Amino acid sequence: MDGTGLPETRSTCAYCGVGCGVLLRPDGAGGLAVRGDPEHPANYGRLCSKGMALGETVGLDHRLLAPRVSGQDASWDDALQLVADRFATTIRDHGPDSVAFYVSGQLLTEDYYVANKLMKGFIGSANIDTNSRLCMASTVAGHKRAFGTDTVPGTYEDLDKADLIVLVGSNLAWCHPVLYQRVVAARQARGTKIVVIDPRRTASCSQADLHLALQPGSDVALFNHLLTQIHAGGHAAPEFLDHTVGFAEALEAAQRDDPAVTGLDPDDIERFCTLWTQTERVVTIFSQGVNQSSSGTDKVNAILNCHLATGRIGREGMGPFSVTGQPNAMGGREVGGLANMLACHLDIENEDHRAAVQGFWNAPTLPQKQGLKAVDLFRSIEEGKVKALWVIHTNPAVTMPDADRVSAAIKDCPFTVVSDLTAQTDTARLADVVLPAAGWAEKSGTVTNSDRTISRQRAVLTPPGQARADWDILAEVGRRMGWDEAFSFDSLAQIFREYAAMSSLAGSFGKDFDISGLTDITEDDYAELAPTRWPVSAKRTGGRFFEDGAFFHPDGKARLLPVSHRPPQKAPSETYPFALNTGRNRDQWHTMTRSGLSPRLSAHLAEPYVEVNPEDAKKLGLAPADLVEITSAVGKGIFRLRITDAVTPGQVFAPIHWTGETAPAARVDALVPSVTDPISGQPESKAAAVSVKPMLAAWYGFAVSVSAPAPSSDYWALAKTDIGYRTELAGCHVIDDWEGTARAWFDLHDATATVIEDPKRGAFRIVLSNEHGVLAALYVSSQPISLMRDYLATLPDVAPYQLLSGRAALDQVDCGPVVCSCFGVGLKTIISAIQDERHLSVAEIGEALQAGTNCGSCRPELADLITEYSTPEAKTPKRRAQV
Ligand SMILES: Nc1nc2c(c(=O)[nH]1)N[C@H]1C(S)=C(S)[C@@H](COP(=O)(O)OP(=O)(O)OC[C@H]3O[C@@H](n4cnc5c(=O)[nH]c(N)nc54)[C@H](O)[C@@H]3O)O[C@H]1N2
Ligand SMILES: Nc1nc2c(c(=O)[nH]1)N[C@H]1C(S)=C(S)[C@@H](COP(=O)(O)OP(=O)(O)OC[C@H]3O[C@@H](n4cnc5c(=O)[nH]c(N)nc54)[C@H](O)[C@@H]3O)O[C@H]1N2
Ligand code: SF4
Ligand SMILES: [Mo]
Repeated sequence: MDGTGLPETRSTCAYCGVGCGVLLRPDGAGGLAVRGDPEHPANYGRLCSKGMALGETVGLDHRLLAPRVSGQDASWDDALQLVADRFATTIRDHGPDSVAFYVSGQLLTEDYYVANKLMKGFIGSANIDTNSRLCMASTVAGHKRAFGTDTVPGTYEDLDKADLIVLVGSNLAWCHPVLYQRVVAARQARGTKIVVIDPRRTASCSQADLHLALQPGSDVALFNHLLTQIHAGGHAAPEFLDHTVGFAEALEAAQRDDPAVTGLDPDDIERFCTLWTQTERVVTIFSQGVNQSSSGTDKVNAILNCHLATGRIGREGMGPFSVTGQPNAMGGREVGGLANMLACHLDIENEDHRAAVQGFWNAPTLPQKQGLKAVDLFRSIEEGKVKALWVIHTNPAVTMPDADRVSAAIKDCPFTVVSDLTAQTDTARLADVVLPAAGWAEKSGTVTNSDRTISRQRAVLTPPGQARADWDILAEVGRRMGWDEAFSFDSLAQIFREYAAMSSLAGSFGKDFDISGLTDITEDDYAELAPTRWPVSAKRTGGRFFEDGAFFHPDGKARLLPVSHRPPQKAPSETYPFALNTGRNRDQWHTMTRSGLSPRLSAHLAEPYVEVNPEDAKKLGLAPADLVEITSAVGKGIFRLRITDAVTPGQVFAPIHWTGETAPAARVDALVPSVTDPISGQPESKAAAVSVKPMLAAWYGFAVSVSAPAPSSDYWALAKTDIGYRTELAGCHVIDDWEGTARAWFDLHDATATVIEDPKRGAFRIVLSNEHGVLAALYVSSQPISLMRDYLATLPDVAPYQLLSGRAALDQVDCGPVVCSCFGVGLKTIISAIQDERHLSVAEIGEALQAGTNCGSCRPELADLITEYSTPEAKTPKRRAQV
């Protein structure tokens, strides 16, 4: 309970792998108040902008309320019987490997456990892979090669206690904001140094002592050089090396690499090596800049080599630290969600492990070999080998590389089932059966975060319509396929107990993932389960791994791996001269099916964009706010141009969030070829070779509307606002009848139109209204349009003719795009506070405007703005692509 007297429920944030604890208070009318849980060890009460806005994403907008079969509502009975029958007949006719599940690191452990048990134990195929293949697979493979197990050695406390934190391919400030705040707090408390290794300047650089903007894909060469310097300077730890094998070979390979391939200034490389070697307490945090690479596994091992050589692992304030992306990416790895593992860190290839798991499940069969990894899985669907697919809690038509080809494969698959919150996703639109899943605030279970802490997610809202929890749907299909006993789960605690009991098998094989201490957990204790770091067994609870030099290879020793630099597989060429880097925005989550429902979050960066260096823009004849066409060997896209030196010449960057629903021309993965790391099978999502040229638009448009429009133009991008939607538009063909077109796009055939036209300048403006007020406004011009977009997005309550001006009325202010989502403080307001009021620190801006004083996610951007606008010559806003 808090001060208001309404009960609050402890749960975990729906989004990233930091795994922040939240306190949820339903308002009784479907709404939800959310605040940080002061007692959760991941966040101690803090939340980032996405966590703060969770309450805005639980509405019924777009929710699927009943199962759908071939586009028609169906009963659960019919839909599930169809799923069970089609899977059963496909297996009967073509064998178990003719079916597959493609699941998600956002599933809860209990969902995942049931899915894995059904596919591996009862269907008898290992064709269950997860979007973690696109996310954590290289880390899993690197950990297993080095440690003999997939284990993150350290804990979040190590970030508080480190003296040097190196971020490799991690934009922690935007992607793990609460951890980033811990890093910044450590810097303030103990002077912790920060080094960022990223080809691009990101928000995470704002506090960095050193930013190494290395050439994409050259991390192995950099860490190999560090290993040579560790050796040359006598920083290796001989006693710890006794617990390892392979130092000499790793060093020899490292000495063969040339750090020049990083493209970095040799002095900067030496500064980095000196900092690293001279600082005992060093944590190396790594993420997708490392994993999503055709040399991802080698990158991981190049980093681990340095920590193993110095014995800086498993002790307070030091160690390699892979941060997980999704809320249960770690849980999925533990429970066997990947096609190449069993469960509880047990191995498919190991006959004893297989026998033990088969015995435990009393399973009729168990696969003898690994299943298909994501890219191969969709290839097999394309080739007609996999004939029935169930996609759960992920949107592969958008997020898989070569996305158009993947979409076509899904479409042509003889039978596809999708479980999602909404039928309005690019993947669900291709499915034969769409099943309504209960969402984050409506379902219970457990998740494991980046530092092995298992936390409870607790339902506080009733699922709408007929929506059901994922584990429940899976278990019923299991029963309908004839395995009543194995899938007769009555409660989540029962699933969790079975899973905990299974982990004792792993413990008995000497594996580290052992939570057998929770095998007898009662319903009440499960309901009350506090955040708990694994392992939890008779032998030990929580803590760090490997300080004692005990590893999980048969000889108990770690491996240093000889690794060598390999450039990205699709190197820029004459036809495709740029390297396309991809990643995340601060306030959006993946394909935006949830975060995109929040007007606050959508105000941060409202349009898909591509960042291009000023030199390249000049060479290509591009001007700010142009639309550009990006082409790769596999696809094409259209993006708004942001000219910025955050990217270096030869590289461009685009975010991953837009889809067929929100900006069909700006789906980044349509451009990314399906090149993978040979060991982990993880796609190289960050280094596609592309060409860049201006889009030859005949017209540009901007619209605000109460309901979502259905434009049919070459380019459009939609974002949610408080009153409805804002849409950017452009087209290559001249449109003659603008009024008719506008009426059709907004589906407002009877509305009153107020129009201004200037055919000579290709300008047309229309406001469509009825007796209650304005319903839509569309602004068109032959040039990119300069308007007060953020002001107009509120569809201000003024007369239509005034709205046509596209400018704020005299007594109203246009604050610019939102920087601080919590208090809605816009860019222009902040620049004015810096330039006119001379507030020159983040704290002063906070005092003056409140910006940055709540969740703190925008503080890195505030710091950047101060740097950019504090000098007298910096007069005009040059950030943001918006005109
Ligand atoms: N706001 C937000 N937060 C999220 C998510 C989200 O969608 N939105 N998703 C979550 C998920 S699932 C994940 S996996 C994480 C991802 O978290 P991050 O990995 O931090 O995020 P990304 O933006 O994908 O990529 C990180 C950085 O890698 C850099 N990079 C590209 N190529 C290279 C290279 O060759 N070497 C190096 N060293 N760096 C390179 C990019 O420039 C980018 O800045 O975020 C999680 N948190
Ligand atoms: N180019 C490029 N591509 C990338 C990446 C990149 O950096 N660059 N990153 C990759 C990474 S790291 C990741 S993790 C993936 C993420 O990619 P996806 O997992 O494909 O993206 P999401 O939008 O998270 O998809 C989750 C889906 O589950 C639905 N959903 C939400 N809650 C529930 C629920 O409780 N049950 C069910 N059944 N469904 C639910 C949502 O509506 C949504 O459709 O993208 C990958 N793709
Ligand atoms: S850092 Fe933000 S998105 Fe990640 S778990 Fe915490 S509140 Fe959620
Ligand atoms: Mo991820």
